[in-house]
Amino acid sequence: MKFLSAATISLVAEARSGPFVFHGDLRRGCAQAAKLGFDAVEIFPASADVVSVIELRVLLKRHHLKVAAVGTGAGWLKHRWTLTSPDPLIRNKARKFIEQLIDFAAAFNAPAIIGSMQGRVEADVNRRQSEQWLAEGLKALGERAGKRSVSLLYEPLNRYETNLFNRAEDAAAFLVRRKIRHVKLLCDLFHMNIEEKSIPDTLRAVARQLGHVHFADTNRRAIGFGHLDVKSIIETLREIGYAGYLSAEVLPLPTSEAAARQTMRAFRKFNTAD
Ligand code: LER
Ligand code: MN
Repeated sequence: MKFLSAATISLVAEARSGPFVFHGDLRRGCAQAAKLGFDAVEIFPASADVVSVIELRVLLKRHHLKVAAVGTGAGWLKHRWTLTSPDPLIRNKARKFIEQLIDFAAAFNAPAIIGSMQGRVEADVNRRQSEQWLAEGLKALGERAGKRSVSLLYEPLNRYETNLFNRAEDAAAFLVRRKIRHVKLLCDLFHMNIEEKSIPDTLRAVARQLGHVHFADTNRRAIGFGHLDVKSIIETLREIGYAGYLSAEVLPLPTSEAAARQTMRAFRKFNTAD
């Protein structure tokens, strides 16, 4: 079983210091990702209309790249919209923003990601209510993705970013309990390192729902630049039959190119067929 490699490209000015390999230039990001041997790019756009579907198709074809996934977090970073805001107008804006990105991603047969757009249990809102809003949002957005024959990815985040679901097993149980369809889990190794007792045990427990992996080391640098036990994680992913992307959502340190090269070095080391 082989995994697929992806590099992140952010097109959001507000995310300049965020964990993305390439920043600010889609053409250059695609060219560099292709040159270094990545299978795909994961795009983090400011909105669905900043990238032309036709132009991106041409770019991907030229570089033999696929779209691994499309992030929606700009709705939070730029506008402070979330699916769990107590304000119904804001929840609605969040949903519309994500809908457009689901449609954009589906044009490339790729899933959209709900990370920061999930929001949090805000002050003066009870947890049951927040979970209800999250379930309603994920359910409707999942149905939209399903109609377009793609899934939607839900990403548990560490405690400093949300108080909704920090651990993958809790998120997985929530999706089942609420009968949310077409939504898979995105397991980000950086968040998991903070929250999980054991990353391999957790990956085994959520295997059926695993749809995407953010491939980052403990310090959110490229895999190999921190102290993650990568070998045991890769062995587990192989054991559970994961055949999706390992997508580098990492800080561009010491440079974008060095982070991308290190990711590919680690990827090749572990991505053997046997
Ligand atoms: C998004 O993929 C993520 O991991 C969050 O930490 C957003 O910053
Ligand atoms: Mn992530």
